[in-house]
Amino acid sequence: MSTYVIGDLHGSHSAFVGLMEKLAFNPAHDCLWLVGDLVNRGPDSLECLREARQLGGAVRCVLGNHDFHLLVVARGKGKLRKKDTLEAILDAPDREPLLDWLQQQSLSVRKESTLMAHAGILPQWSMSQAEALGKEVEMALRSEHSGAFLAELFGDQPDRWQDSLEGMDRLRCIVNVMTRMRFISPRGRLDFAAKQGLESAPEGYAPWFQYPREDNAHLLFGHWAALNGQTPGARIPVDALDTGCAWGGSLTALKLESGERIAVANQKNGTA
Ligand SMILES: [Mn+2]
Repeated sequence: MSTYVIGDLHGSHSAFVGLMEKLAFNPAHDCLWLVGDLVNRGPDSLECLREARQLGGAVRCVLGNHDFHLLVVARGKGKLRKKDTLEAILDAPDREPLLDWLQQQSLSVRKESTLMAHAGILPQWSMSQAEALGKEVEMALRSEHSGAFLAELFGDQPDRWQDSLEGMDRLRCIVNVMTRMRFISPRGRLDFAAKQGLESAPEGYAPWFQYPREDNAHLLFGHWAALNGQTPGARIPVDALDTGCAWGGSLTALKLESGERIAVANQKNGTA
């Protein structure tokens, strides 16, 4: 039995299938963790969702910002943006069961001292605190008021976590940390503008994984394609898994038990 963690799919279905074949993935024995952003930008988001859902109990998946965007468009008040490639899902005959499946996924997945979240977690959050905060969002997603929650979800404020946050501000901040974070200030303020590599750090900000932690957590994340799987200057055990599949890069899997990385090149490009 092996656990494989696969980076951001972004609608790259052929690469997903190719990588699963290369892994000789067996859903009866193996576990698949998906780091989120299954959809958007690439050409085959609908097929990626169907494939992931079909794996049933063999897959554990965390939500990324693009997965949330899909839910907000379909079930909140969000509008499609120019570069989105989500129409096929919205028009699909099986859209409701697919969206239901997506909406039931998590903000974090943990096994012992390894924790996966799409963008990462704050240095000052313990693993159990991150899991508990993620669960607050999961409860809102699964509640009968999920439509109202999704309608209010998007926004950049508050941009700094405080334990005293309440209501939508609290949930929005948790989602922004766990699905959108890249550079943060020493006091934990999030920057939402810089999306390139480490050279694009705003003054006074550093990548979240360059801050020390009090535990020995091994953190797995995707989201930051410009890192191309590297985490220079990391002060903690961490694995970056987004290797830019939808932008002509590759799709990467990490075998959790051995630390081995297995990748396939992508053949089809998405929209940048
Ligand atoms: Mn992302």
